[in-house]
Formats: sequence, structure tokens, C-alpha cells
Amino acid sequence: MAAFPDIPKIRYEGPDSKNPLAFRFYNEDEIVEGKTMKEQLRFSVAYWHTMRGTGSDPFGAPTMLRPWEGAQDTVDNAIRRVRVFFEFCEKLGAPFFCFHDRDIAPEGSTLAETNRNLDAVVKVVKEEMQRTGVRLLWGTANLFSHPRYVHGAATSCNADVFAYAAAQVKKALEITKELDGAGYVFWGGREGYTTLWNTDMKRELDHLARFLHMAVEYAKEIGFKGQFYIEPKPKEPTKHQYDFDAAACINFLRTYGLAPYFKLNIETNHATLAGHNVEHELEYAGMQGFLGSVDANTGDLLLGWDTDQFPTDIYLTTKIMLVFLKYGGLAPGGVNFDAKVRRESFEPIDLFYAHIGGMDTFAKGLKIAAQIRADGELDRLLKERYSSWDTGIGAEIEAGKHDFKSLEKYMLEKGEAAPNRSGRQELIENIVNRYILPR
Ligand code: XLS
Ligand code: NI
Ligand code: NI
Repeated sequence: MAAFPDIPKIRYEGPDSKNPLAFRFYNEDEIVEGKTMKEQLRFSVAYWHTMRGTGSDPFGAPTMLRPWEGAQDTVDNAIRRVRVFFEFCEKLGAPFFCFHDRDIAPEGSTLAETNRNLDAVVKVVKEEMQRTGVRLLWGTANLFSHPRYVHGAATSCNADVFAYAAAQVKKALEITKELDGAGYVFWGGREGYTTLWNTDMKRELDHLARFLHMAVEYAKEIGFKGQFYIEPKPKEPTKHQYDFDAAACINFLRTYGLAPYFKLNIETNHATLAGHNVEHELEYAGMQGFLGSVDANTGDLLLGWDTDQFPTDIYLTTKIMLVFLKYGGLAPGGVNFDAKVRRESFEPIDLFYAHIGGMDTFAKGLKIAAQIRADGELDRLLKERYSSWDTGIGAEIEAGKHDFKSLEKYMLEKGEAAPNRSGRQELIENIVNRYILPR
């Protein structure tokens, strides 16, 4: 039985459409910068929010109406949910999905039983992937919900918990490979701490590095070729998450010899929690070759936590797509909606409205970014701003022809530096608005 019988396949109807169950900008076959929108954006639905989000918060009970859910979370129930999920992705036209191991199958009373549950559900996931053509963007393991992970997983003070986590990631890598995943994500979960009085930070980070090396080695052993990602986040659930931001992650990866094996999965709201914006994080990763994938969502300026709202801000998506186009596109990463409907939006149809809005906002952002790049006006202004480096003393410094002594001589002769030129921020903002608000 269909879970969304009244919802048609979502189609592109163009900017004038007022149909809330249609795309106004996401036209999957339309070519932008040489690729279809489908290839450029690689949209992915997050299993955890879409299928497992209950709407509960610290003050209240679940609110989501999900008529396909049984009273008990049995394997049968989990399998029924998988079928609903793929019906959703198919109707939406999302080419990818992402999941944690514990999202798709219930935990048993031993690791062996849990793995059996997982195998039973993965079989159906595979069937549904074949039926619908929906592919796996990345898999991951939930190493934070179960009470055993109270002190972290790879950074736990309890060596047995490290071992359990290793066994869990081993299995998660196997199923990600089985489902032909394009990637595998490590988000830090509870890898961090609250107080240094009880924390040996150096030892914990050494353990985390050892853990990730084991993952790299095991991936090689089983022939998993997907891209590994670290997903930075500065806080929540712990006060000091080790993977604070792109800079901290890249430093960690280089320090421990992991840099060749990892890229970053940048999440919008994690960037803002770190006191950055997402384009800073993407650019910082991109310029050093660590740009991987994006967890697309947005926070709320007035709320200082990971609210995981769907992105509807055209400036935000334009900025994100400008960085990705600059660095050659998203593949093998994608735009994964790590986003959930609000607690008050509890009907199944709200899941469609939310994803349609996010996809349309990204599609429009992609088109605007491509137009900005094609016209080249912003690039020209940027180039002009640094033109003192293209000839004369600037070019000589860049070419390594100077030292402090020669530069002192140059300035003693010249007496004073050439005058500065205006940064033109307001002009540039007005130019960007010409693209965002053409009429
Ligand atoms: C939590 C993270 C999480 C990862 C996957 O804040 O965003 O959802 O994306 O473990
Ligand atoms: Ni995320
Ligand atoms: Ni998050």
C-alpha cells in the first residue's frame, strides 16, 4: 500500500507555477555549466530526519503523524519504513539518500543480533534501490545515541567502547560497500569533552586517529572505494567537539597522516555554530583540496543550536554553489538535506513541501551562481583588487625575489606606499543583488 497515495510525482512546472507540489526551478535535465542540474546538485534525502524524526524536544512528546509506523520497532516495521522511504524519494525525484546504521534497523540485545537485523533490512534497501534507481551518497554509523557512548566512541575512556565502535564501523563500511555508497561520513558524535579535569585530550585524539586509520585500512581490505569525509561541528552534544571546524579538522588530518584519505562534509549550521559562515568553511576546505560534500540546512539567527532547518535563503544557496562551481562541482559528494521539518509541521505532506523548497532554492542558487560566473564581473573586480601583485614589486615578491633587506631598500627609496583603493563592498553587494533580484 502506498504511503503517499494522494501525492503525485513532483514535476518541474517553471517559475510561474503556483502548484505547491511542483518545482519552479529544479528542472533535473536542464544543463547548467555543462552538466544537468541532477548531476550538478546530487540531492540526497537524510533517512534519520525524514524517517526517524519524531518531533520530540526537551519539553514535549513526539508530534509527527507517520501512519506507517507500528507500535513496536521490529525488523518488519523497519522494512515497511524502508519501502515508504523509497516511495518518498521516488516521488520527490531525489537521486540519492544517506543513512546511519541505527536509522534503518533496530538495535538487538547483542552486537550479533543487531548485525542480523541490519542485514535483513539492508536486503530490502538494496531491492528498493534497484527498483527506484535511487543511490547511496554516503553511509555512516551512529556512535552517539546508545548510552554505551556516553563518554564518546573512538575517544572514550573505556577501551571496550572503542572496540565496540570499531566493530560497528566495520559493519557499517561493509553495508555501505554492499549498497555501492559513493562515500562514508564520520561526524564526531560525542568525540569531544566537557571538562579537562577528567580528560586526557592528547590520548583521546591519538585514539581517534588510530580509529580512522583502522577504517582506512579496512576499506582497502574490502575494496570500498567511496570517499571518506569528516563532518566538522564545534559543539553539541559535547561542549568542545574535537572536529570544531574545517581548519581544526584539516590540522588533525595532517598531523596524523590521514590527509590523503579524507575530505570534509561541511554543514551550514555547524559552520555558523563555529562562528563562521558556510562559504568560509567551504572556501577554506576548497583552497586546500578538502572540499567534499555539503549537509544542506540552516540555523536560526536567534537560536544558538543545531536547528537543522531546510534552506530557503537564495543568498545562502548562491554562495554555496559559487564555491562548488569554482572547485569543479560536488561529485562524488552531493547536497544532502540534513534538515528536518519543524515540530509543528507534523503531517507527511510537510516532508514534501520541505524538500521541494530546499531543492528549488538550491536549483535557483546554482543558476544564479552560473550566471555570475559567466558574466565574470565579480571576478574582474576581485582581480583588480589584487592587481598590485600582478606586476612590479608585487610580482617580484610572489616570485620569491625579495627579502626584508631588499624591501627596506625599495621603501626607503620610495618613501611611502602607494595609496589604497576602495574595497567597494556596497557596490559588489548591489551587483550580486542584480542577479538575485533581476526585476
Ligand atoms: C549532527 C550531524 C549528523 C551527521 C551524520 O549534527 O549533522 O546528522 O550529519 O552523523
Ligand atoms: Ni550533518
Ligand atoms: Ni548537524
